[in-house]
Amino acid sequence: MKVYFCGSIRGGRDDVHLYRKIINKLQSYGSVLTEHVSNPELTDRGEDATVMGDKAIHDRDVEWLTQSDVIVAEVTQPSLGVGYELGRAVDMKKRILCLFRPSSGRSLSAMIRGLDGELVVVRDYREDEVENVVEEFFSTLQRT
Ligand code: 6K6
Repeated sequence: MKVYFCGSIRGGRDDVHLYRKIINKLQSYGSVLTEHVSNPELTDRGEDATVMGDKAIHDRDVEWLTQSDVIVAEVTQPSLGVGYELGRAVDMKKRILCLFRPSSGRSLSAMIRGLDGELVVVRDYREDEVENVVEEFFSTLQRT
C-alpha cells in the first residue's frame, strides 16, 4: 500500500514532531511517499526548494498523490499546500483521513470538516490517541 502523508511545511512547522509520530505508525501499513514532511531540517522557509524548484515539487507531489492508495493529512496547522492536496485527492476519489486537534484552540475550515463522508474521514483527536485513531481508520479500510 502507498500512503501519502500531508502536513504543513510553509504554513508553519509547529507540529513536525507529531508528523514524525504519525508517519512512523503509517509505515506499518505500507510505504509513505512523503516522509520528508516530517524532516525537522525542512523549515517553513522551505529552503530546499532552491535545490529542486517549486514547480518540480508541485509536479512530483501531484504524481505521488495520483499513485497513492490512501491519503492521511494532519490539518491542525493551517496550510495552503495541504488544503490543495486534499482538494486534488478528493477529485481523484481517494480514501482520506484528516486529523485535527481541537486542543490547539483553532477551528477547522468548513471546507475540510465538511468533507467528512463516504470516502473521507475527518477525525478530532488528542495527541496521545493518534496511533489508535490511525489503526481504527486502516481497519475500516480493510473491511471495505
Ligand atoms: C523538499 C525537497 C525539495 O524541496 C523541498 C521543500 N518543499 C516541499 N517538498 C515536498 N513537499 C512539499 C514541499 N512544500 C510543500 N509540499 C507539499 O505540500 C507536502 O506534501 C505537504 O503536505 C504540503 C505542505 O504545503 P505548505 O503550503 O504548508 O508548504
